[in-house]
Amino acid sequence: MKVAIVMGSSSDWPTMKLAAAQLTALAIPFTKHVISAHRMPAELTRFGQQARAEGVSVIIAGAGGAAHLPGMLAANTTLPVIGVPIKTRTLNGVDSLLSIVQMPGGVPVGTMAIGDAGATNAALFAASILSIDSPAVAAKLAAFRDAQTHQAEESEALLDE
Ligand code: RP5
Repeated sequence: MKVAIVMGSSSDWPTMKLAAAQLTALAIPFTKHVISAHRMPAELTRFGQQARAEGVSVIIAGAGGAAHLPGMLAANTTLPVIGVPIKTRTLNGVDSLLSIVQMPGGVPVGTMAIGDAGATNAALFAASILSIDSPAVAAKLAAFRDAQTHQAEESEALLDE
């Protein structure tokens, strides 16, 4: 059981490393890869087609701009693909969001929010999928939620008067 984090460019890493950090916090094994859809199309196809045989359970794919990567990975595998729209300087990531979320019916990509929240939630969503067959991951997720609730409850005491 492992997650593959794929990104279109090393410039996506400041965002995608939040997915890596969240998976690490949940003790979920992962690998990380730079595979550009337009600069490395053959490798993109190979990766998608081999992922299941190589033991990947879920793919998290982050890309920005004309973000073909998640959709093209999904076209080459029946594993769940979770898309993370990278925030761009020109269009604030709305370009990334729309190009990832608007998959034609038949090849789904589970699309997260733009940017940091999307990367974190991609890891948590991958964990939710893995928790179906892993009591250990389910327990880690439950503990994470409990800690988050506790932190929110305690935050009221930190408000200025
Ligand atoms: C996309 O183009 C990548 O996912 C990245 O978000 C964007 C810019 O890539 P670089 O020009 O920084 O390599 O493919």
